[in-house]
Parts: sequence; C-alpha cells; structure tokens
Amino acid sequence: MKKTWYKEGVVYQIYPRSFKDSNGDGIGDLRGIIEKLDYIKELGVDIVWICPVYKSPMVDNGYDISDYRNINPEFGTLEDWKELINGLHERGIKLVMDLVVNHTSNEHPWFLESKKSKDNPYRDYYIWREGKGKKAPNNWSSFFTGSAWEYDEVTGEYYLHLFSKEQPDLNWDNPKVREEVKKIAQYWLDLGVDGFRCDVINIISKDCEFPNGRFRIGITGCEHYINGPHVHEYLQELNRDVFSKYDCFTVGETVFTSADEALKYVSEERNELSMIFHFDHMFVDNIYKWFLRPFKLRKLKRILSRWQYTINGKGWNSLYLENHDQPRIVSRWGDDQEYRLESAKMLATMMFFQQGTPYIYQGQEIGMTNAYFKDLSQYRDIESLNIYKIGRKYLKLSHNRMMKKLQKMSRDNARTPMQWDDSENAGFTTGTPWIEVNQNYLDVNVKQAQKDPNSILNYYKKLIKLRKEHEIIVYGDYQELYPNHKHLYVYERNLDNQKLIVITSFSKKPVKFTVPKNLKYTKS
Ligand code: TEU
Ligand code: CA
Repeated sequence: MKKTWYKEGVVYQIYPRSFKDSNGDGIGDLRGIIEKLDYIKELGVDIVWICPVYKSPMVDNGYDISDYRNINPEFGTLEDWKELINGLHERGIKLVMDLVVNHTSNEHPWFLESKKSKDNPYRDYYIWREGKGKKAPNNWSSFFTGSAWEYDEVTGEYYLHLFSKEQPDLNWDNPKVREEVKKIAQYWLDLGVDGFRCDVINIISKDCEFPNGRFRIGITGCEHYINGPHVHEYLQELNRDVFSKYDCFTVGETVFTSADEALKYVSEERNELSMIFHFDHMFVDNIYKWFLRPFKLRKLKRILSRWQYTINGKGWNSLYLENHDQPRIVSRWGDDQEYRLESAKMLATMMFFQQGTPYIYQGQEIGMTNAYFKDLSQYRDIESLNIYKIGRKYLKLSHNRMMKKLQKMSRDNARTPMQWDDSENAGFTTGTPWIEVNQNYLDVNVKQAQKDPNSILNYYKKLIKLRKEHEIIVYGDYQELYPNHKHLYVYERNLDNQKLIVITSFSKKPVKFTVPKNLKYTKS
C-alpha cells in the first residue's frame, strides 16, 4: 500500500463561522483562526480542513456559493486567507478547502444568466425541465424537505435543487461546467491549497431522463443520482486534468454509498479520490436522520468492520464521528453527564486506532456536547427549521416531539461557538454570537482542559502522538475480536511482528475482559 502524508496525517475540521470571532461582529472569521494557529499546532494535527469561506448569501452557511474565487466579507479578505495558509504552512500544517460544486448559490452570476432566457449561453449550466402540466417534472424531493424543483415564472420552466431552492444543481453533463470546476480547483491549488473536501460529490451525475423515484422519506428519487451514471467518469476527468498535477489529496463526501461502491472511488488504481466520508455509521441510531432508534453497539461494529475489511489494502478510509452536519458524539453515543470524560476518550480510542485518516471536528477534542436548545428561535440551520415545519404541518407531530428531534439531531448542535474559556461567550466573541453558546462553557472549555492533565484534550494529544510513533496504527491491518460482545468493541491491528489490541467499553458498568493467551507481546 502506497505510503503518503495524507494517510499518516490527522485532520482538524474547522467551521469558521463558529471557531473564533476576531472583530466582535459575533461571526467567526479567518483572522480568528489565525489567532488560534498555535493552539492548532499544539494539538499535533497535520492538516486543517476549513468549511466554505467563499462569497455566499449564507442561506446554507456558505454551502451556497456566489463567487468561488473570493472570500465572503464576513469571514475576511483574500489577504487574510493568504495569511492563514502561510501561517499554517509555516507550522508544517496543510490546508484543505471545501469544494462545493454539485450546486451553486442562486445568486451566482452563472445562475443569474441561466434564468434569463431559454437560449441564454448559461442556460445549460443548470438543470431546467418543463413541468408536467402544473406539476414539477418528477417526484424527487430535496434533502432539505419539499420538492427538488422550483418553478421559474420568467421562462416557465423548473430548475433542479437537491438542497435548498437557493442552491440550484449544476449540470455536470455540460463539459463547460466541468471546465469551470477544473479552473476553480486549479485557482486554489495554485494559491497553495493542499487538497479538497468534495461536497456531496457522488450526486453530481443525474439520470438525464429524470424519471420518477421510489418514495423514500426525504430522499425520493435518490436512486437516480446517488453514484449516478457518469460520476466516476467525471471524477477521473477531474483527477487526470487537475488533481494529479499537484501533491494534493481529495476526500469525497459520498452520502448513501456502500463499502463496495466506495472502492470505485478510492481504489488507488481508479485515480479518482484519495478517500471518502461514508454515512453508514451515522445511520446506526436513526432512519433518515430524524426517525430515531436505539443505538446498538453490535450494529456499529458490523458497519465499521465492513468498511475496514473492504477497503484495507485496496484504498483508504476516513475516520470520523463528528462534523458540522452531525450532533456531538459524546451526547449521541457516550454520556455527556456523569461519564463525559471517560466516554469521550473511549469513543476517540475506538475510532482513531482504526485504519484510515482521522478527522477531529472543532470542539470534539474538548468533549463539547449537544446544545439542548429549548426554543425554536435558538436554531439557525435551514435543514432543522425546515424539518420542524414539515414535522408539525404534514406529520402532525407535536412541538415538543419536534423539539426533542432537533435537540438530538440538529446540525446546530455542532455549530455552537467553540468554547475557549469561561469568560463571556466562552471567549468566542466580544459581540453577540450568531448562535447561542452552549451553557456548559463554564466547565467545558479549552483553557480548563489545557490545565487538566486528565482532560479529553490532553488525551487527544496523546492519541495523535501515538499515531506518529507507531506505524502499526496507520498501516497495520484490522481484525475485529469478539464481534458478538454487547458492550465491548475489541479489535487488533497487525504490522510485521507487531500487534496492537484496542479494547473499548460502551458500558457504564465495569466489564470483565480476559486478554487472549495467544498474544505475543512486543515491548513498546
Ligand atoms: O451535506 C450533505 C448532506 O448529505 C447532509 O447535509 C445531510 O443531508 C444531513 O444534513 C446530514 O445527515 C453537505 C454539507 O456537509 C452540508 O453542510 C450542506 O448543507 C449540504 O452538503 C449542501 O451543500
Ligand atoms: Ca467576525
């Protein structure tokens, strides 16, 4: 298996809007990240991925881009961005940007042109179709609820948007669109970027007949675009014409992709992506995110082991438990009260000793928890606010029932401001934060964690250090042990004559475990 920096490195994901505000407007920004470069360095991470900071109307907090080559003023300037990447590179840390090219903002100049007339040169940059009578071209739904089609009065046609109506899908079957995307990637790579996180990259190719889909809550029609007809062709084209010309890595966000399908994206000989984020483990405690079901450890073990066995030796995994779209893992699968420290460390161990590149999401390293907002007005996320409306209006669910769902699964749980210290607003801003700070910041914050040798933060630093000291953690193979155990997740890693056994307990009660006799110990 090829050895390379992005397999050996640890990634720290930053959601700039919530990381650190430098100018008191309540919104995190690039200069705020620059202020924290030494903190990031001390963590020991090797790569930083920042969520989108491009020009955007911020309908979906930056995942609706109106200018791919400029920085959104509320995050700062291109000069600030250059100071950030130089600051990271000076510290031996690489920078990965978010490449959001399945869709643009409806305020992007391409779309403003495209919607002007049916014969506008940019018309085919997007996906326009005649309706069926007064109805949309088909029954596809948006990930953010409602129809995936929006009617446009001026030209009397509908345009496709798999997310919000302010995020029209690009038409990847149009070679001009693919050329535009290549130029955007080249622009940032030439500015020194070391890689891309490719947003929902497995849905860029749609079945061009746009047939009706089988009904599935919230994602009707997805069988006609998930891992679509030309997705691999287009990724190979992007890799051949751009990525392969730079020492860069790509991680694709590939929703609803199986481990077997993943091999088509990440097998070294495919020359598509370096690795992907799958979602299989993110659905272990829910159906379609909002219909909750009990967490079952054996189900989680089956899923993670499947990904380890399928990818090992052929491609490369990403390892994550949190990101800006998911609730806080210590509240979700751990215990964010009595055993917050123990369970956060256990979850970190369980995940980051597996084979793959580990991703730590801002705040995960100090065991930040869900926000438990009590009032709908505290939420900001378009997906959460839409789900609340749908749940109340169509599913007739009570306000309390919907608030419980948001408390458990809302993306805003991951977007409350980073908790730096116990001063006002957790040291995130001197202004009014765009979203409320989690009230437990007095106890859960970086400053407190730095002083406590037993903190989750210092544990993460040890984990990261171990990865650098023991190649077996990066390149060892994986073998699950005791798969039927209800409370323990045990696996071993092997490399040459070394063996590493990882034993993690998901139980609140002590669990007896006898280490198998046949183990040859190596001094370490
Ligand atoms: O997320 C795509 C995606 O699948 C998630 O939004 C999913 O619908 C759910 O929220 C998580 O279970 C990417 C970005 O990460 C997300 O922030 C954007 O809102 C979305 O694409 C559109 O760009
Ligand atoms: Ca700011």
